[in-house]
Amino acid sequence: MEIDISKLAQNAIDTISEQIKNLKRLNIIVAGKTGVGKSTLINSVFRDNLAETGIGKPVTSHMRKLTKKNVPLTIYDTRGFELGKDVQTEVKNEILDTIRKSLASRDVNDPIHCIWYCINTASNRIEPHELEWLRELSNENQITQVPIIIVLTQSFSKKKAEELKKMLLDENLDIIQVVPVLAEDYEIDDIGTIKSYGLDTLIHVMEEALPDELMDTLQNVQIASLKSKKLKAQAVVATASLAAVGEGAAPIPLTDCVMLIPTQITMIASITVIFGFDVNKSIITALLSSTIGTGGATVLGKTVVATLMKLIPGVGTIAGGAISAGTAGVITAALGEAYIGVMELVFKGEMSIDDLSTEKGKKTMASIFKEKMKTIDISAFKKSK
Ligand SMILES: Nc1nc2c(ncn2[C@@H]2O[C@H](COP(=O)(O)OP(=O)(O)O)[C@@H](O)[C@H]2O)c(=O)[nH]1
Ligand SMILES: [Mg+2]
Repeated sequence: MEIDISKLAQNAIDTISEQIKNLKRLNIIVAGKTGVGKSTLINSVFRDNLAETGIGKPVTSHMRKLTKKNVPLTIYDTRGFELGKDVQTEVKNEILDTIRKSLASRDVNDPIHCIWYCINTASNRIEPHELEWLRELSNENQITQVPIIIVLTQSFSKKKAEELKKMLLDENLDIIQVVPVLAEDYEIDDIGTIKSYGLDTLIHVMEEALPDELMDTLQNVQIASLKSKKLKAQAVVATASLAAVGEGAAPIPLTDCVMLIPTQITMIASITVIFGFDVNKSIITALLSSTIGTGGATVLGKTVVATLMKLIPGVGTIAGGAISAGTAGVITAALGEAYIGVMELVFKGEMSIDDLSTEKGKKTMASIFKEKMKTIDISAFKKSK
């Protein structure tokens, strides 16, 4: 049985769209004085330069909504915090009001999930009224219980940031964490550059704070932690490989290999959503043809599987014209790992997303795939009886 790769790729693209459509929107309020580094932070943590799309849409006197097409994220950016006590009280009431309204909404995409309150580590020490404001906000948030994270921005002095963090934690505010960050590298004349740091920690704190149903969205929109994306993607591959083992447990005749394919398509789609890249059909076609298609236009036909099996040490030939559980597991895991491998290269800027459908991209995918086929331990997928 032979399957058209172009049709499979279309199937994958449709699955990706479906999964993206099903992502719940993540909604975050970002507050703090003008100039502390809110916009810089937002653009460093999330994809697509959300904070550079203009001024956003006003939702209250001091809050604007930042959104971008195809990004399941809303940032409520607050302004005017530095204008004095009266405005600060207004800002606080607007934040609490927005939260209450969002929680009362029937739309599952409306609720505010988190507040980031930004304090500039580099500026002078935190003023008593700012602490008082935070205390009032967290007190009034007792009912709504939206997690508050204090982000210490522009923390190029790690020592100063740690002191400030300790001081804030000692205040016993109802907040979940204080996270020092340097969103962008910081250059000091004649001394050198301080590398950005802390954004991955902010992502980890978010992973702890947000409900499970928002984990896929968080990975899709964040660009601050490759490690988080990879861990999530590897979990997807592990699940898919085990599912393939289950499906191959019979063992299944080669003519029925088509049974395995939905598992692998779903896996590819999930990894794409986690990385948040705009992947098109030609990229998926390149991936499938250079790996499980072994260069041809069809996939998992008899000869293809025979070729693939030669790559797995100790498997060699097809026993009785059937694909074993272990083989199905290894092929699935290798395909998933190869795809994660190229997504990682794109994330690091070592390859562009368009490179993936070129000869160079295909070669890279094929070589990672072959390597994984050789090194993944097939015994991990042996049926346990
Ligand atoms: N090097 C560096 N500059 C920063 C950082 N965060 C903020 N800035 C600078 O501080 C200024 C104010 O930042 P901005 O993000 O516009 O603050 P906002 O008013 O809170 O949105 C800008 O000139 C930024 O370039 C950072 O992490 N590293
Ligand atoms: Mg700004």
